[in-house]
Amino acid sequence: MNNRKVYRMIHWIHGMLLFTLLITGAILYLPLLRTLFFDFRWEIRQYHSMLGIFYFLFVFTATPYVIQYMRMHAWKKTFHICLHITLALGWTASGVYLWVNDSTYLGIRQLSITIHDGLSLFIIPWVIAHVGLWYARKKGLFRSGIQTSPSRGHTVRNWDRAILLTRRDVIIFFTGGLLSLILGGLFRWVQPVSKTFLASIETVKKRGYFRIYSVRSENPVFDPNSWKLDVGGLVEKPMEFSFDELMRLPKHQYTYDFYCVTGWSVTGVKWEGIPFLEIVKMVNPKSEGKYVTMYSADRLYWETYELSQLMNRNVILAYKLDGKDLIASQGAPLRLFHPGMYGYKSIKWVNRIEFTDQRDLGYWEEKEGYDLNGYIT
Ligand SMILES: Nc1nc2c(c(=O)[nH]1)N[C@H]1C(S)=C(S)[C@@H](COP(=O)(O)O)O[C@H]1N2
Ligand SMILES: [Mo]
Repeated sequence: MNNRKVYRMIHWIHGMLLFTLLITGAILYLPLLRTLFFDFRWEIRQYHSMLGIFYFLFVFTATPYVIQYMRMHAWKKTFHICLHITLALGWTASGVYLWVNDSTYLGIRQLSITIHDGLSLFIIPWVIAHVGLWYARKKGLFRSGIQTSPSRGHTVRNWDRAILLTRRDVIIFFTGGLLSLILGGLFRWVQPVSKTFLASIETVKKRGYFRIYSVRSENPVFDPNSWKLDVGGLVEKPMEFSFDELMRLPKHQYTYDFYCVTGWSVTGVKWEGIPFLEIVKMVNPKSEGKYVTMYSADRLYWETYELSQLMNRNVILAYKLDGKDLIASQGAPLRLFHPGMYGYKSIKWVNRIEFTDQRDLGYWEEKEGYDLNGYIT
């Protein structure tokens, strides 16, 4: 096989791998797609990770050819190749950490997911432009325009040159890659760089953001006039609260981080709500009522707890987040927040609470074998 063929093959395999990774990545990232495919999300995640590793090995193996190719092609190509190598390294480094999914260093995990998302968002406009130009050229829209020409000073004999990786190559790769990231971002992804936009990037970088996970695509509608919280089961005094009645109960506010078991987190969230123990005091559970099941108005999700796990002032039925009323997608009007447990225990749209004498599995515990207590380790 001559080198020209090898280059073309590398280009195609790279493109296909990248494309598949972007598609599977989008399924894991976009709320709508995630809901659509939620039964397969761990499989997709696993497939995405394996493919990612393969992608890295591929880029790594192809590097000598890429360097050889770069040596005889114009800067325009060098620019794109450096960009891709840098992206591949960034994706792999952050992706491996997410794949391991270790929660020992949540800060590193948070940084990894930010990098992983950021680099991916970066490449989307590039891919669109790349494929668009290829298609337009194929259709002959640029007949008079761009033509690839061999760069100055190199002759065809160079095709057969030995494959060598010099220090100069490595330097070109990294400085080139970084420059490409900056320039590429500026040229290929013209963003309205307003102060508010930059500020929002800053806070997202620092804090993370809520990714809105829901097993159902429509949010339950909250009507303050008809909405009720129903508390019953093994209690002395079953009760029903309207939203106004709830708002008259003692409230509690504090700041704490939120962690989803799939990897993302939001730091320093201001929570406000009613300590669960206030409700417990009012309904007075019977001695057999040692467990609690909470149900969601989405009529799909539920979660279970030991009553003793909920008897801390910081376990709240939250109605405000960062000083604002919960929005529909985040569980309006009421969601649980337990500071010691992963996000899946933070059931949204809570509208029914039942005290029981035995404990069932919750939604994800049943579907995916998540840990019953979901303690953040
Ligand atoms: N009713 C309901 N509550 C839910 C979920 C859900 O799908 N339905 N997802 C859980 C998971 S896995 C997480 S990480 C958090 C996400 O909260 P957010 O959607 O506000 O970001 O909600 C939890 N509560
Ligand atoms: Mo989650």
